[in-house]
Amino acid sequence: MDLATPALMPRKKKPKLVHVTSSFYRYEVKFKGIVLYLLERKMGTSRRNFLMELGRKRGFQIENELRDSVTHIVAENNTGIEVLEWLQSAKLTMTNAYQILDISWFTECMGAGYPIQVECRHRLQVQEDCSASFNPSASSSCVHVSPYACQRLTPLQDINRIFTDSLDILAENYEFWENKGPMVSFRRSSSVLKSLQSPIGSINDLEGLPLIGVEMKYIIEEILEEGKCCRVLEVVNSEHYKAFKVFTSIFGVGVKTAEKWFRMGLRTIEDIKYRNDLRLTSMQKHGLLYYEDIASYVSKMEADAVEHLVKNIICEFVPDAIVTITGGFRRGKAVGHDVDLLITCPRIGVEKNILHNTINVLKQQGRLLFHDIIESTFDDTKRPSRSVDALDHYQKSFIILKLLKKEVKAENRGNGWTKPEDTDLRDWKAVRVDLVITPHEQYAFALLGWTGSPQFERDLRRYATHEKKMMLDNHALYDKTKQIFLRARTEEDIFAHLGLDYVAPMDRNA
Ligand code: DCT
Ligand code: MG
Repeated sequence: MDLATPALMPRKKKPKLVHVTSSFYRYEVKFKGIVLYLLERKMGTSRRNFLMELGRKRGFQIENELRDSVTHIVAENNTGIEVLEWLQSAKLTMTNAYQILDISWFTECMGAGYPIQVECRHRLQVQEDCSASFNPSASSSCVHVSPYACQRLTPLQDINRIFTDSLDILAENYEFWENKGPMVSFRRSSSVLKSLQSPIGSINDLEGLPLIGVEMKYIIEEILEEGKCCRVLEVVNSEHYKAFKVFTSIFGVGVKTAEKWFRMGLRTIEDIKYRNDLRLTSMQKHGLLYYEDIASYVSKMEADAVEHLVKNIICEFVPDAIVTITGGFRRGKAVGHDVDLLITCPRIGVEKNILHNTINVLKQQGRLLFHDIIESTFDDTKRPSRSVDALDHYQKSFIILKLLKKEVKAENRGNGWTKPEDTDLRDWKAVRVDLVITPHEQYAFALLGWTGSPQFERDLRRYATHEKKMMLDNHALYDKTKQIFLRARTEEDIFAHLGLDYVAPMDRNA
């Protein structure tokens, strides 16, 4: 299959080129009698160029200028009336008959590989023989899927993993290049596919699904046809992606640091370990020191052992403290990269001393390989954050904990130990743990926020902002219309305030 941009272009099948003039080449026109024109208005120049290239490679004749020969005008996000008005204002009157169609017709043609029959739902409103206005959800075969992850159920089992893994890799690659727009688009489209209850067997199965753009469809189609996607293979084999993958897996290293190291010519974990002119933070030094342990992931049994250990320590001085495992483990995952523990106490203010006391005990027990305490910066006069990716203001500690092998077995009587046996004869493993302290009245918000998945959280906040005129973060929910904070004792209360059906943690793996 062929792709649209040089980065997308696989090497094996080259589209046939036809020499037209001495100054440029065009693709062979396969479908005679059909001449397309894509309206730039609201579509944008770069998207229009991308789509024109895509269509031409597929054998469609697509004109740059609107001419009499055009038979199909394709518009995006325009009504038929708007298109007509634009044609009139631009003094582009055509003598021949033409149809004004929505972009959905074009994308379906790209999926099918030939010009599909124009149906009523493809036509924009001005067509006399078809009075119904364009409605993207009118497609008969599609089940309604919400564009918000918080209105979908996403269990852990992902039957479309062959596609979502590829989309996630491309999203991650965009993140490494700090290209936020496409990163978000790819994450969202992958998240939509993760919620599907049946496997995608043909490109037509994507019909009516939100947030799956032409680019994603193309990738999915290639995987359907070839079992793999050239562009994804190119990414995973690229020096840039491989180096960033390694660097950002070091505790304390983000994209900015990875970028700096990459520009210095560093590529592997050894390059970092044996360079002594890098000014590493204490967190990064410890991340490197325990790299193999931390990279070997945490099992559910190890996470349970950590929870048990922390609970025992805290309950010694605050018997009514509540310690809850959150993050991926609360969503049912069997492994994670860390253990996220949320801690509170129903008695007002008692939670304030828990973190320092716990850290002291862990220190005395010789279990703290590293810790960093962040004090609370919460200000109750402020409204929730506008940013969907904003960090919260809770008091917390990022820890590397020494977990003894015998504690995992004693706790679970099973074999949950995931440390690679061959590295050395240690009877312990370094595990990443986040302790987060929350006042009891904010506990439900913290629990919802720290349970994730990150994509689910982003969509909850977007939903609150765009659909409800509310602001949600890990501390509070604010109703902008009524100008009040909405209280919540449980996660169910928050969903109810937002007018959403409750989604259980197991179904938040968006
Ligand atoms: N979170 C948050 N604020 C942060 C960090 C995380 O609100 N500063 C949320 C987003 C998801 C959740 O907390 C847990 O974060 P991670 O541990 O990064 O995600 P995870 O789903 O638990 O992933 P993993 O299983 O790999 O640990
Ligand atoms: Mg986690």
